[in-house]
Amino acid sequence: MSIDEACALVEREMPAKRWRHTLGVVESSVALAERFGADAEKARIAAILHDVAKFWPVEKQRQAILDDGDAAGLDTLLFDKELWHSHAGAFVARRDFGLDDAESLDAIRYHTSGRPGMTKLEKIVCLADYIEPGRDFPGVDALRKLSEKSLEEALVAGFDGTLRFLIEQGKRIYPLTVLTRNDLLTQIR
Ligand code: DGI
Ligand code: FE
Ligand code: FE
Ligand code: FE
Repeated sequence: MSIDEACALVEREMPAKRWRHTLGVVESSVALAERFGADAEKARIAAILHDVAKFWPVEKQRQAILDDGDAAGLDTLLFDKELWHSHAGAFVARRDFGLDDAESLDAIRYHTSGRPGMTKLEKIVCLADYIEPGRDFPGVDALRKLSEKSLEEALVAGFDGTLRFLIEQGKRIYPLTVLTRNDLLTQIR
């Protein structure tokens, strides 16, 4: 499947605003890949597909995770549904889009939670999701600034924001995100 064909199919899966976000993540992912020396085309395809399942009914997301059978995906079913779309997305990227590159698939799979030992490509897509040009949460400009210097420092700041938000909202925290943050801090210091 060509990039243009993939874009047309992904666009149909989501409202216009989420497609604009996706294009922003593509732009930021490619820029980060060039800045930090990763494969820009792997970053592009992972970014195009990263939120493909975000607007699916949650039961369809759950079914995709069950069909996939990936242990990390199955684990998220015990936690909040906001975590599911990345694993469902990795499954459909392979099944429906024919993406068979393991690095790109893992960049989709771990874009929400991260994981300890994230690859450079995983860090890039996860960070691009925070800093794409359409995002405007408090602190995003500081994150963009940090992103010029260090993937790890910027990602810690990004996850810190997510964790603070989850605590403020009284929500459960997915343990893998905490492990990811600890691992990134170890890489920095
Ligand atoms: O899909 P996006 O909105 O572009 O971004 P994302 O895939 O990073 O998803 C962010 C959402 O997931 C956001 O609403 C916060 C939520 N989230 C991330 N980590 C956790 C979480 N929700 C819960 N309950 N627990 C987590 O650990
Ligand atoms: Fe997402
Ligand atoms: Fe994110
Ligand atoms: Fe996203």
